[in-house]
Amino acid sequence: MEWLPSSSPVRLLEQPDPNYRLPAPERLLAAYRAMVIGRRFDAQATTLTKQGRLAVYPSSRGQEACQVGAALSIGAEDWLFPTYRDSVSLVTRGIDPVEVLTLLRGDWHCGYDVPATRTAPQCTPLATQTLHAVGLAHGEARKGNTTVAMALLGDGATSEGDFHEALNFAAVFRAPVVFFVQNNGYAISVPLAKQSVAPSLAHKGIGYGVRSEQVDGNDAAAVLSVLDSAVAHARAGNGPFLVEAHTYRMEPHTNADDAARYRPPEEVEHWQQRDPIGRLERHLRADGHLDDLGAQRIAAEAEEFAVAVRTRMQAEPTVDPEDLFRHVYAEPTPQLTEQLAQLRSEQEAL
Ligand SMILES: Cc1ncc(C[n+]2csc(CCOP(=O)(O)OP(=O)(O)O)c2C)c(N)n1
Repeated sequence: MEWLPSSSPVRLLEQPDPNYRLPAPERLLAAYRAMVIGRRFDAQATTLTKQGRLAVYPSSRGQEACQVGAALSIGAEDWLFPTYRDSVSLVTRGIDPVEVLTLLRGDWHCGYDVPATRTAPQCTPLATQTLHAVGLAHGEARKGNTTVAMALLGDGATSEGDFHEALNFAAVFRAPVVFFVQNNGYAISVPLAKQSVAPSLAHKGIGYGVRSEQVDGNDAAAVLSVLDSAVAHARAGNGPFLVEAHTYRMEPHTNADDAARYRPPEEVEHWQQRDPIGRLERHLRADGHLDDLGAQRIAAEAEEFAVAVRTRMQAEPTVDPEDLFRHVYAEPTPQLTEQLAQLRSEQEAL
C-alpha cells in the first residue's frame, strides 16, 4: 500500500533500510554540528529563564535530530511554520538567536523578519500554523512556484480540529506541504495514549489521502532521509506529506512545569540511552568522519555561540508598552483607548 507508513519507524544509523538511503557523511557532519550548537543554545536559553532574562522557554533537548532535520531538509526559498518549541530549528535555519528569543523575552513581536527569513512567527495556539502553511503552499503553487511549506507540530496538536482541516485541504488541493509531527510523548502532562488510539500518528494522514511515514526521531540520519523524500514529494507536485517522528521531550514542558509529577524517572532514563547526539556521534566516529579534535572544535564553537547569546541578552532592550496598542487595529476600539489611558495613568504614578 503506497499510502501506508512503514510498519515500524524508519531507522538508518544502526541498520540499513530498503527504502531510504543514508545521507552523505558531510550532511551528517553538518547535522551533528547543528545539533551540538542547538543543544548548547537550548541550555543557555533555559539558564536565561532562571536569570529572569526570558519570561519562559520550552526546551527541545532530546529532539535535536528533528529540530535540525526540519531546518536542513528545506531550502532558503521554502517556508518554515514553527511552534513555540522549535527555536533550535530557527537557529539552524540561520536566524539570529537573539531575534529568535525576542518573543519569549516578552516583546509584542516575533523578533525576526518573517518575509525575509521565510519563517512564520513561532505559533503558540496549537495547530493553527498548519492551516497557515497550507494556505501559503497553495498560494505559491498557484503562482507557479516550487516552494514547499514545512509545518512543525507536536503530538498534542494532532488532536486539534485545525490539523484535520489542514490535512484535508492540503490533500484536496495537492498543496506542497510537509506536516512534521514531533511526537514527544506528551501534551504538557497528557500522555499520547490518552489522546489517540490510532496505530501511529502517521496513520492519521491516510484517511485524508496524504502520503505518510513514521521515523525514529532520535536517528538524525533517518529523520533527514525521510524529510528529504517528503520535501521532494511535495516539490514535485505530488501533494502533501505527513511525517511522524517518535522522539522524547527530556525537559519539562516549559521551565514553569514540573514533569516529575506525571512521568516516571525510568522513562526519562530509557530515552537518555537513545540520545540523538550520542547516536550520531558514535556513527560518525565509527565511520572515521569525526575524531576527538573534530568533536572538541564543534563543542568550542557551540560554547562561543552560547556566550555571544548570553552577552547580547544581558543588554536591556528599550521597550515602549504603548506599542502593544499601536499595531492592533487601524482605528483603536473604545476598550483599547480606555486600556491605554489606564496604562498611562499607571505609568505616571510610578
Ligand atoms: C488551541 C490551543 N489549545 C490549548 C493550548 C494550551 N497548550 C499549550 S501547549 C499544549 C500541549 C501541546 O502538546 P504538543 O502538541 O504535543 O506539543 P509539545 O509542547 O509537546 O511540543 C497545550 C494543550 C494552546 N496553546 N492552544
